[in-house]
Order: sequence, then C-alpha cells, then structure tokens
Amino acid sequence: MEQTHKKLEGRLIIVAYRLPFKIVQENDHIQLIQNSGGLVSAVLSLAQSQQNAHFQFADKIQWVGYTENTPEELEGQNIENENFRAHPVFIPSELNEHYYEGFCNDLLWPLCHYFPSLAKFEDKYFDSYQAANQLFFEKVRAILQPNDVIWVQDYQLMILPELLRQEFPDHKIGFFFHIPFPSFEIFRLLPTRWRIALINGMLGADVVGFHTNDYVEYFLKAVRMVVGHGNKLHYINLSSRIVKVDAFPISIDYQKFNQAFDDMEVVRYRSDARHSLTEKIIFSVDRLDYSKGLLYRLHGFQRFLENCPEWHGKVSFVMIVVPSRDQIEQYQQMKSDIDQTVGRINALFGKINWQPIIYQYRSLSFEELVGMYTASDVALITPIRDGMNLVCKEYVASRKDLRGVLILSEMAGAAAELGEALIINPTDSQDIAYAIKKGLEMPLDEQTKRMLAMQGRLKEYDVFAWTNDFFTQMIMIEQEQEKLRQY
Ligand code: GDG
Repeated sequence: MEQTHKKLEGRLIIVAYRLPFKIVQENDHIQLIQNSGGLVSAVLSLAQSQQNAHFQFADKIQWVGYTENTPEELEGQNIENENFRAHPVFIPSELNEHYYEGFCNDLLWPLCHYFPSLAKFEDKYFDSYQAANQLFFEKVRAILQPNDVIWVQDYQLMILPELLRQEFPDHKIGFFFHIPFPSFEIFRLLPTRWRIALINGMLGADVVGFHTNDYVEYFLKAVRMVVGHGNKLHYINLSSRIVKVDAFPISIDYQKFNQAFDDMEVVRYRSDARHSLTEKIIFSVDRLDYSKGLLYRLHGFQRFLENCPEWHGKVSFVMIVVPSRDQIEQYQQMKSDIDQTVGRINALFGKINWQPIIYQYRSLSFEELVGMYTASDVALITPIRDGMNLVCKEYVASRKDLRGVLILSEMAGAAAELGEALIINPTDSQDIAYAIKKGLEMPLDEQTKRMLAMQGRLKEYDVFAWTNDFFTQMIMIEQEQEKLRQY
C-alpha cells in the first residue's frame, strides 16, 4: 500500500529524562554511544525509517535530556548523530539524587507498580522533582521555535507540560506515560499537594497518552477526584482548553525484528544456542527490578521441575538479567536472592551433564538477543507489573519461522493485545509451572496458529502506527482547540 506522509513545518522535540546516548569524551572529540530501552528504540525507529513514518518533521529529531557530563566537558560541542540532535540538561548531583533516585525511583516507580510499602514520601524529594522539571523547562524554552511540537515522556516529567503551557499557550504539547498509571486507591496515597501538582502538570498537554484503557480510566478517575474535572468521551474540558486522554499501546519496529531472523550473526547465535544446549530452551531477559517477578518466575520453574521429572535433562532455562541500579542496597539484596535461588535449583535438580538454569547478569547485543529469541521454544515473561513490556512483542515479531510459545503475565500492559499467549498470574508458581509444561508440549500447528494471530496484530500496529496515532490526535485536538477559541 502506498504510504502517505504528512509534512509538519516544525521540529519534533522529545523531552525525556535521559538523552538517547551516552556522551564519552575521547581526546579532542566526543563519542556518542546509543542507549537501549523501549522509548529510545521507538523514537530511533521513527528517526531511522522516515520512509515508514506517517509524519515528517523539519530537521532531525531534537532530544532534550539529562546527561552525566559536566557543562565544561560539552562546552561548544555539537552533540548530534545521524538521528538526533541532543540538548543536554545538567542536574547538580544532590538535586538529581533527590529528584531521580528519590521522587522518581523511590516513590513514583514503586507506587505505580503497586509496591506501596517500598515508597518513600519525603518533602525534599518533591521539592527536587519540581526544581528538576524546571531545569528541563528552561532547556526547552531556550531552544523552542514557533512551530515545534513538544513530546514530553514519562513519570520523571509529569509537571513539565503545565510549566510549558503557562509560557507557550499555543504550542502543541503531548505527554506519554510509559509505566502503569495506578488505580486511585494507590494514587491517593500521595500527599494532596503532590497529587494536585502531578495531575495539573499532565493536564498542561493537549494529548495525554497511556498504554492501555485501564490506565486511561484510572487517570480519568484521578483527574475527577483530585482536581474535579469530568470528561466526555476522554475529552477533558478545562474551559480555556481541551485535553484528550487516550490509550496508545507502544509497539516495536516489527519488520526490523522479523527480518533479523535471517541476519548472519543472528543465525550464528541461534545455531550456537541450539547446538550447545538441550533439546528445548526457555528464555527470559529483563532488567534487574522487583517489578519483573524474577524470584516468582524461578519458583515457577522449580515447581515445573518438581512436577515433571520426564523433562529433566531435556530443557534449559536461559535467564538473562540486565544490570540495573545495583549500587542500591535493596537491588543488591534482590540480586543476591536471585543468585541463591538459581544456585539452589541447579544444585537440587542438576546433573553432571545438565544444568537446568543458565543464568547471566549482563546485557546482550541486538544480534545475541534476537539469536536467543529465535532459538528458544518458550519465552517466559512474567512481570508483577509492567506498563507495556516490549520484550514479548519483540519475541513474537522475530519468530519468522512461526514457532515458539509466549508465556505472558496478565499484569503486563501487552497482555491486552496478546491474548494468544499462555497468560499466567505471575505470583502463582503452579500456574507458571503448568504453562511451561503446556508450552513445551504444544503441537507445532497450534504454535503457528497463535503466532500468526499475534504477529498479524503487531504488524498492523507497529511503532510507526503508534507515533502516527499520537500525532494524529495532536492535530485533531488542535482543530478542536481552534473551534473553542472562536466561541
Ligand atoms: C518502560 C516501561 C514499557 C533489554 N535487554 C536488552 C535489550 N533490551 C531492550 C529490549 C526492549 C527494551 O530494552 C526493554 O523494553 P521494556 O518494555 O521493558 O522498556 P523499558 O524502557 O525498560 O520500560 C515498559 C516501555 O517503557 C516502553 O513504553 O514497555 O513497561 O517500564 O526493547 O529489547 N536490548 C539489548 N540487549 C539486552 O540485553 N540489545
């Protein structure tokens, strides 16, 4: 089908906590090392594959984000690569500690992932959150041009849209929330002043996006309860403006993962894994985080080994945990619990020629990752909560051979779109054990049927459809705002 493009006069300014690359000083020049992660992958696809994008912006994508470098290091440097031009935000380390480690990661992250007992409520965290959002605001203000479209990302920047709106009433501003928006009973745990600031902050945008309809509903209830605005069909009327709230399930560059199946390096990693491991392979990859359900997953695998002795020696569980935040005591404790549980299960069930769990604490290259996706018989993705989870979508997209079984937590946003997966409750080890057995024994024709259905959906709604959907809403809402101004 012929692709239609809409050319926009302005530039796209992404504002996210982090820049999309690390900036490394090398003698007299700087080197940019691409970060990974859901948002970077999504926007990178948009930048790299402009022929697939429905919207084309003036100039390359501008990215405002925090960097660990000092202003002196970057003085006079043009920080850009073929995809992005970076506008670094410098946050003093103590402020960043209270803002990012504190308010974002010790309060918002656990609350939004339904771990209220881990949340720390400290006034200095909130004050720092406001101060840091102000620094992002100042950077955007310094670079903003008349037709630019601003797209603010995630829970680190919830009050930025309102700061921008106050100074730039006519700019298009979008906001996207990448983690679960919690039910009101959780959200109301925040002190009143904070709740009001966060909700009003987000309402500074023209379009506020979430991954699922549930998150949209929870947000609309929070808006009603905290600041008293109702909505009509997800439009919130603020008298001077309208805000559209909707679900935009983030996706992946489907073709990139599907085509990677035949990449030479991927083929080599796949055949290495198949030749060196057992008849069947189970695979998982996650960042080290309590929301990922890693210990429950191991308990589920143990239960499977207890229930199914006929599978001993015939299956390996390759569990990759990507290092994250491991300077923090709680994460070190979690890692040590995982290390011990893996050791215990391997000691209990392993044989001289068979190790049930192959556990590695490192990240993989893209080729290794897809090599493992396509070598495995079962992908075991069992977060306790996850805004969306892109790993499961990548797994499905990469299976050009139409084989493989996805076991997926009902608590991942992606479960709403991938109903043909074996859906489990992530804390129920019996449920996980049963799904593993079912997955390993699933006939090929059933695997194919399920894969085809899921692939069809992902192919249709890929990352380009995601951005297209979001920007289409931004343009539609502008027309609505225009009508409102005429009254
Ligand atoms: C937030 C939300 C939501 C991971 N390990 C390796 C690797 N990855 C890549 C995956 C995937 C991405 O990182 C992780 O995807 P997530 O969906 O977990 O995204 P996050 O950015 O961590 O999290 C989440 C997402 O935002 C998007 O809105 O889905 O719920 O928490 O792309 O492939 N890539 C490589 N090696 C690894 O070891 N190359």
